[in-house]
Amino acid sequence: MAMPIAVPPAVLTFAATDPTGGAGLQADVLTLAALGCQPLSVVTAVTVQDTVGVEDFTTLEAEWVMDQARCVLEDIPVAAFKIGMLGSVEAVMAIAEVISDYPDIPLVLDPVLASGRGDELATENLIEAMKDMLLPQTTLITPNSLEARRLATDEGLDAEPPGLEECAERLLELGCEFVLITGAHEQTAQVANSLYGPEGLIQTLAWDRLPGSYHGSGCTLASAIAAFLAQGADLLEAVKRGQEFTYQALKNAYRPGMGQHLPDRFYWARASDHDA
Ligand code: PXL
Repeated sequence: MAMPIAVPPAVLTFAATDPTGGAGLQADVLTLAALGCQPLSVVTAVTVQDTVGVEDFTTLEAEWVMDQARCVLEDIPVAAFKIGMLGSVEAVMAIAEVISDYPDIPLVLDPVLASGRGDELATENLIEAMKDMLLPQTTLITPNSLEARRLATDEGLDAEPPGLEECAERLLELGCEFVLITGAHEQTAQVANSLYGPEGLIQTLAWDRLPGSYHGSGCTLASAIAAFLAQGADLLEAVKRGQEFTYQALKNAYRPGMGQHLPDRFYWARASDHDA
């Protein structure tokens, strides 16, 4: 009798669609598949965009978000959750309720606030809802430095934005277990990403700054870390391997249109082409 084929670990992503395939739900699915996971996906919103920027988006009703998740979760056991663009406060509430039934499953939260061009993808109310309802359930949050400052700054109290270490401390106080702040937006020669945990800074990894402007790097990073967690890596290992994978995908990025470069999550499958 033939041996049954092993089932890859399933990762459920909550995200908005991106027709370019560069960011959002498509980025998550490509990354999870490239790393040998079964990508389960719940659509939170639908965007109209190209590689230059986001033109518009519409959100799905919270009930639809909840039903998509519940239906697939009752069928397939998941090994990790990943959350990207949320769309609405109601979607945040629905997702917070669903994932609260799975407290032992690691959750990677990519707090999507704006597109690379700066198009707003989250309102202040949505940010507050994310902080109140999702951060306490989060294993790892992966803001870039701009998002970290926006999430952690108290407009009433801070005359200027806090330093990144202070931002990390404040995010940890909101209840997530670990914070990875990425440094591509800082004016530094190298890109330095810093991981913080309950005892403060755990490690900083620095990468050579790549020349392009990339669409979907944050989605790729958060999904890759979720994939490695789903495969049983511990947090530090998953973060290291997720960063290495993302760096390689960005190094092999291509420019299919008139805007940003898209990461190649299947660079390894095309390695012989690149070498030729
Ligand atoms: O990269 C963040 C992001 C996530 N999700 C969607 C997006 C973007 C950036 O444009 O459009 C749908």
